[in-house]
Amino acid sequence: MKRFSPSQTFTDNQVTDEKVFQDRRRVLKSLGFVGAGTILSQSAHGFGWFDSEPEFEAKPLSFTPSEKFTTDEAKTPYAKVTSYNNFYEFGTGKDDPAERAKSFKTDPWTLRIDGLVKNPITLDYDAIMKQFAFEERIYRMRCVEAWSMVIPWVGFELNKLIQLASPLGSAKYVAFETLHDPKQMPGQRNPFIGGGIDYPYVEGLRLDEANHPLTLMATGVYGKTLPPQNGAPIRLVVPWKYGFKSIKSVVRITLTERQPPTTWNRLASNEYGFYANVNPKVAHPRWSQASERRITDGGVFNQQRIATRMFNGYDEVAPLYANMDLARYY
Ligand SMILES: Nc1nc2c(c(=O)[nH]1)N[C@H]1C(S)=C(S)[C@@H](COP(=O)(O)O)O[C@H]1N2
Ligand SMILES: [Mo]
Repeated sequence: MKRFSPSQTFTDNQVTDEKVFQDRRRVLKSLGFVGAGTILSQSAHGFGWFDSEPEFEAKPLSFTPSEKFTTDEAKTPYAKVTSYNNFYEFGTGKDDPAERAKSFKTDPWTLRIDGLVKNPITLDYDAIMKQFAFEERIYRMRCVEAWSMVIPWVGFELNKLIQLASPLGSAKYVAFETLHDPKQMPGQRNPFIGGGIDYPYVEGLRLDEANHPLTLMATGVYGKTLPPQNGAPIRLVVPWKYGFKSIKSVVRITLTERQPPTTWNRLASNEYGFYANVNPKVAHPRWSQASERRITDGGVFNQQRIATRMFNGYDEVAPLYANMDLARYY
């Protein structure tokens, strides 16, 4: 299948990322999975069944601001970072996660690191929050739908966690899994809400990608604990890859010999690859990736169109892909 044909790509004024988002949903809709969810879940809220659960409150974290991993670009305001989200476990609409994840329980939590390791590890909420020295890093985040944000994360390098587990020589990949809890995640109870995804959401990296210093486990944003809609209590952030690689609310990290399955690749393998490196030259089959809408402080659909950079501007990862055809391994 042909990945990139300049004649087929759109120019910026022919397609906005709002259209692209609708298009991505249409794939799911054609499978019968989008649409009725909103009505169903809203009626549940209407009854007030969940109103007694305590709601999320951001707690301050201690961290050191990183000098190396930062940017002068304007940050996306907290209100946008926490209200315009993709977290299909809570619905396919951008405002669904903030609305429906308010009472999501993140403490107690269990994160397990297992598979091809000498020391499997189980971390509880306190270990996650206290065992590592946190840093603040300001990263660009580029969604495959062609919008982007600039986000100050708090967290620690994934390689620190991997080191603790001591990988065996046979480990080549790292598989990640989001919590599976249909009681708390309406999208996992009802495929109309969850976009028809086969849960739990899973992701994966090559071991060298996982060990790269840019690869972060984030526990906070804007200096405070992550809100549920952003993947509390702990999520992956891989800033040179499309946002869907940055899996939220992680409960399991498994070192494997084989390339693990990944959620969006399973759903539409011709559209979403395992690598998913941000690449302005490799178009999605239905839209260009040459530019993006940067969400800063204007209205959500204001047009601040900027050029998309190779690896989202993180050139230091290029050696990881030295001899690879990135149009083939998209
Ligand atoms: N478990 C899980 N992780 C997920 C998603 C999801 O639906 N479920 N969406 C992904 C997508 S498409 C993007 S763009 C980012 C969005 O992260 P943010 O809402 O914190 O900006 O989360 C990613 N991680
Ligand atoms: Mo995304």
